[in-house]
Amino acid sequence: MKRLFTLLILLAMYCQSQAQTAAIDPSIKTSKVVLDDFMDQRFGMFIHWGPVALRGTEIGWSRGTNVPTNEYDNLYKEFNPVLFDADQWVKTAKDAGMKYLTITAKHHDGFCLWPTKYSDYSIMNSPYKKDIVGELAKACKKYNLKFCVYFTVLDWHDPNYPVHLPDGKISDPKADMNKFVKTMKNQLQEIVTQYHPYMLWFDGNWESPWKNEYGVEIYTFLKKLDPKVIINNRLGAGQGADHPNLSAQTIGDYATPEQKIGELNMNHPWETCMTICNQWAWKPNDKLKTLKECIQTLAKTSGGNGNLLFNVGPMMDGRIEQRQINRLKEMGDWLNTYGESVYGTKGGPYKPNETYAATRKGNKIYIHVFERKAEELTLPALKGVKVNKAYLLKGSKITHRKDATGAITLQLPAQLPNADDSVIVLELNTNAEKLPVTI
Ligand code: H79
Repeated sequence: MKRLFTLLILLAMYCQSQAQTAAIDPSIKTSKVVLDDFMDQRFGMFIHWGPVALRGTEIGWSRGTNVPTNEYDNLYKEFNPVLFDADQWVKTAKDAGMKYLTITAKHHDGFCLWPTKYSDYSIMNSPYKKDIVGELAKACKKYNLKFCVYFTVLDWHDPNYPVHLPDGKISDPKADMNKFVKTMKNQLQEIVTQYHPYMLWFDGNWESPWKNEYGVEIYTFLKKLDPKVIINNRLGAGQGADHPNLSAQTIGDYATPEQKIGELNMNHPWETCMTICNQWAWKPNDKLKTLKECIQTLAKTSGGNGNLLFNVGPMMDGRIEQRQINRLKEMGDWLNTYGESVYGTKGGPYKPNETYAATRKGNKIYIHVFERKAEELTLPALKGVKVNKAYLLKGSKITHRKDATGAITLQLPAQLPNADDSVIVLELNTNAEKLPVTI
């Protein structure tokens, strides 16, 4: 019993020491003003790209699985995307209504899309030799999109990183994590000082070599280079990507649910990352999401008070597939009409469901109606709230009533103006942003 007690005390002391060594100085954490600005953007483009496009397999886990390691590691020698045009990519994002863009400067396969001094495994040693990251940064500036960079903390290609295959089973005794982290810092310094990213999107923090200490070191290092740079939550070792209880201890600024819509959260910023097809990197004839799925995904993320980082995987020749460009343009067309109900709004007060999602700004609630299930749509009561006016966004008046329980019933038009998401505005007698969340 006594021994168990001592053990528990020792464990508690150990945990505390861990928490102390692996904590970020709260004064350097990204400010609320900066994060609020980020969350106002609501919609961004994720781009997964590299020599793997020559095989059409996944960038995250096909090295050493679908494609033999030696073959994979030599693909860059024939990576020559002569039709790459940064302006075209950025215009595609802009026409989709996207406000920021995140490029995979380095994915788990270790290939660098910018001319780094700290590795030979980069675009400069491909036949193409152009700075893809730099060209995108420049084009984003030109078209007024926020430029962001994806950088994974694992690198199966680097001899200093102990794991070399996706299964993570073998640890290389010749590896040296201290050297690896040093290289990472050097490369991040190149990225931050040359391209001035608005946000950095880390990944790969689940593998055993990664430690919280490194995460704190990197976060602190980056904040010295640029106090405003936004950093996602994948810098803490094994720190879950979904809505963690973000706190002073969290190594990062916002949550990153992957391939699923995050849950409504009014307290902590979050961003869903999701692919427009199934694969992150380009895959021939990959299944493209329907416009309905695309628009409703955006509406549900906004409705949950989150952002959507929507991914395309460009082809080996440097172009984004035309059918993906078309789909994105259709989203942009929808946003041209309904953007007011997305950008700069908050999610809620209703939690998104399969029939509708809600966003709000000032005294307005925007109800995103996905489906006309009946002639009327009844919304749960909002305590102490009066609806002064209801109308279709950019459209005609909607008849509404409140019953004895306070439930709000809207009379839907015979046909909704938009097949995927029609927005009904409720003008309230009060500030909608202050209402508590209801079901
Ligand atoms: O960059 C994108 C992915 O490549 C990266 N994160 C996003 C943003 C990512 N890397 N790894 N993972 C996500 C999780 C990997 C899950 C896997 Fe699997 C389990 C890979 C192999 C086993 C799921 C199941 C995918 C293939 C089988």
